[in-house]
Amino acid sequence: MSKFNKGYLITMDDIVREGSDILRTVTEPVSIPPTEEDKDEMAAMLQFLKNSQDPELSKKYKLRAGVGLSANQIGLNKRMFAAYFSDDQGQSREYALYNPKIISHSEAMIYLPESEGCLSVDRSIQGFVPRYEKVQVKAYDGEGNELRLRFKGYEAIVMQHEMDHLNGIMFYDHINKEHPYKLPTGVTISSLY
Ligand code: K3U
Ligand code: NI
Repeated sequence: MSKFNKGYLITMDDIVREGSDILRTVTEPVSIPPTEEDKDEMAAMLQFLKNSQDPELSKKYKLRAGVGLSANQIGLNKRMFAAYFSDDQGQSREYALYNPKIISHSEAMIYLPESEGCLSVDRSIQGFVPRYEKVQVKAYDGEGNELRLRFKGYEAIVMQHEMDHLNGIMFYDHINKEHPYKLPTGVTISSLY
């Protein structure tokens, strides 16, 4: 039993920071349909993201803004993550994905010109993080229904960042060590903005 039961309010104290083994762990699939415990933990993760993007609540609870949170970032060895962001049209989108997997992706790649950030990393890291421009994700929802979702641009970056967490990969692992702003050759790659 974890502490993240119904109504638990996740704060920055619950976020595991780099250096912890759980962030380098390939997480374990959850049962499908997910258990009530899995769903309560997911609900707390999604609520954290919403609170972190609310100016009043983020100030009150001293939260860093996040658009995605994977279970191992709160210390759980489970293959699931939550995401909450605005899409191209400014519409709020929320995802609670269990056992997500990228099943196909574009050849073309993109990167965020300002690099990426991570709630588990308390330092600024410079460099380009190449990501696929488009990804197709297979996952399950809280009722155990299979989902097939397509993402492009910023949304695709968020999905890949979170999927990486579930595979024990940090965003800076993708940055060229000698030349942080060097991009892969032989592929089409463009800045997102
Ligand atoms: O990208 C972030 C953001 C926050 C509020 C509004 C707009 C953008 C914050 S960094 C973030 O959300 C990480 C969260 C992490 F580390 F816990 F997974 C995920 C991320 C998504 C996309 C690009 C970079 C980082
Ligand atoms: Ni992260």
